[in-house]
Formats: sequence, C-alpha cells, structure tokens
Amino acid sequence: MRLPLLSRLLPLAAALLLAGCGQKSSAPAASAAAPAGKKITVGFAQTGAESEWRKANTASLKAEAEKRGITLKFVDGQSKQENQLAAVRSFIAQKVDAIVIAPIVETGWDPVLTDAKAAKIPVVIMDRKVKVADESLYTAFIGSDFYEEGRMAVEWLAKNAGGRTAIVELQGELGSAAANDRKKAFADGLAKHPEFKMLDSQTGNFRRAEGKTVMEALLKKHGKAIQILYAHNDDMALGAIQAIEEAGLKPGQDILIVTIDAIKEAVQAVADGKINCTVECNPLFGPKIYDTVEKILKGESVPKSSSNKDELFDSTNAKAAVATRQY
Ligand code: GYE
Repeated sequence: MRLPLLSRLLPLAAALLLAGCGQKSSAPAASAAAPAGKKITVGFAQTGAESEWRKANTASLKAEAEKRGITLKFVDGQSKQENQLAAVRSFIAQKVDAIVIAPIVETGWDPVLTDAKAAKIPVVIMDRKVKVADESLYTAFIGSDFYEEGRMAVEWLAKNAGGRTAIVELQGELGSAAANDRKKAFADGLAKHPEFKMLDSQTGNFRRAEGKTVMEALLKKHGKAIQILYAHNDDMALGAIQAIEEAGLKPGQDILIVTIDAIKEAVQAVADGKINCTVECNPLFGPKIYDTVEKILKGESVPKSSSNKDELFDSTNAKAAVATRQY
C-alpha cells in the first residue's frame, strides 16, 4: 500500500521543487545582475532634445531602466557641453554605479573622464564618439557608424541623381561626431564623382526649425540652382521641405532629398515621394546599454566599441517599412 502512494507523491514533489527553482531563475534580469543584489544606479548625461531621434533615444533608455529596476539619474544637457560636464561631475559626487554619456561634441572630455576613472566609475559612451588622449578613460562605446551612413547616402545619390549635380548640405551640430563623420564620408564619396558640385554647406544644428530657416536662406541665395539636398538628419530635411514647398517647389522632384535617421515620419515622407532616401540610424540603445553596464559591473569583459548595422529606405522599400518603424 505504502509504495504505490509514495510513487504517486514523488512526481508531485519533484514538480513542486522544479516550479520553485523555475521561479527563482526567472527573476528580473537586473536583480540577477546587480552586484550582491544591490540595485544599480546609472547616471545618464544626454545631449538634449534636439530631434525626434534624440527623443526616441531618451525614451528607450528610460523605459529599459524601469523595466530592469535600474535607478536612472537623467540629465538633459540642453545642447551644451558644459551642462553635460557638470552632470558627469555630479554623478561622480553621487557615487553612481556607472555613467552613460551621449557626448554632444567629440573633444573636451578628458578631465571629467579622468575623474570618473579615478573614482572607479565605469563610463559607457553612447551614440557619438569622443576623441580622448587615452582610450582607457572609458570602458565601452556603443553607437552607430556615422561614416558608413554618410557613405551609404552618397553612394545612393551617385546611382540615383538622374543628371542632377548641384548640392546643398545641411550639417548637424558642429563638432559632433555625427556631423563630422557624415560630412567627411559624403565629401569623400563626392570626390570620386567629379560631376557633382557642392553649392553650399551650413549647419541646421539637427533641428527642424533651423532646417527650415537655413533652407529658406539657401533658396534665396541660390534659387533654382539647387538640385539636391543632403541633410545630416531627418528633422532638418523635414524643416527644409516646408521651406521648399513655401517657395513653390516640389520636394523629392524639383529638389532630390537624401537624409539620415529614418524616423517614422521620414520613412513616410519617402513613401509619399517628398524624401528620396533616408539612411537608418537606430536610437533604441536601451537594452544594449544596460546589458553592457550589467556585464561591466559583474566584472565581465565587453567589446570596446560596437555599432549597429543600418539600413536604407527609398522608393523601393519605404511603403512596406512604415508600419513597423519603432521610432
Ligand atoms: O542623427 C540626430 C540627433 O547623434 C546620431 O543626433 C545622433 C544624431 C541624430 O540629433 O537626429
């Protein structure tokens, strides 16, 4: 009598035991990764809120922190490096576990990074690169390959310009890695195609309103001579489109428009024929950033530099892509 009962109870006991184990191992990733069960605090010095790309980037880092139970100290640098430097100094004073910086410009970071290193606080550089004398001042870079984006843009143009040759360029924030590399790659590409000529190149600071006013000024100055617009981001291109339409011209037809970011609104504009090509730059870094931070805090090694593989949208694929764009 006893044996059959036991044999019936045993599987039940085993199942209960397993269920208990299962619960433990499915605990949230953050508490599993936090050193000795400690809640992680991350300080994040963001550039500002200059574009839709940037807003999506901020939202990604905030949402993912919340999901993982990470305490995020967020500072909007309002497009000024000095605000970002002050933010990093305050993160060091508050003894956060890790610091994430989206550096507005490439240079000028050595002193604060030296302070962070002395305080043994790991720094992850996100989105835009820094130029520092000593690469060991930060632990990892996670971003996009801006040079490759510019290369894809100019290559698309060389194939699809249809005889148009005169270009104006709207640059991003001067001194930023995104503007520097996108400008350089485009210029390098044009050097291989002497039929093109750059009429003018001015900054619109990655902002929609400035994209519009700068394009208005360029249209006044060059009139119908402008055949192509290369914008370092979609927001400036979308602002420029307003200026082009107000001047009685057809964006995408009278002026060919090539841009970067592939925010949903721009991919829609490609589908509508107002932008001809937008090269993707994915801002949704949240999961990758915290995976990296958690690894660093556990003492695991992480790649020094990693970047996303970006796509390109033009009339051949934009319509199908719009619905699933996540930013
Ligand atoms: O392209 C632009 C944003 O650094 C990649 O900054 C980023 C750029 C992005 O303001 O829209």
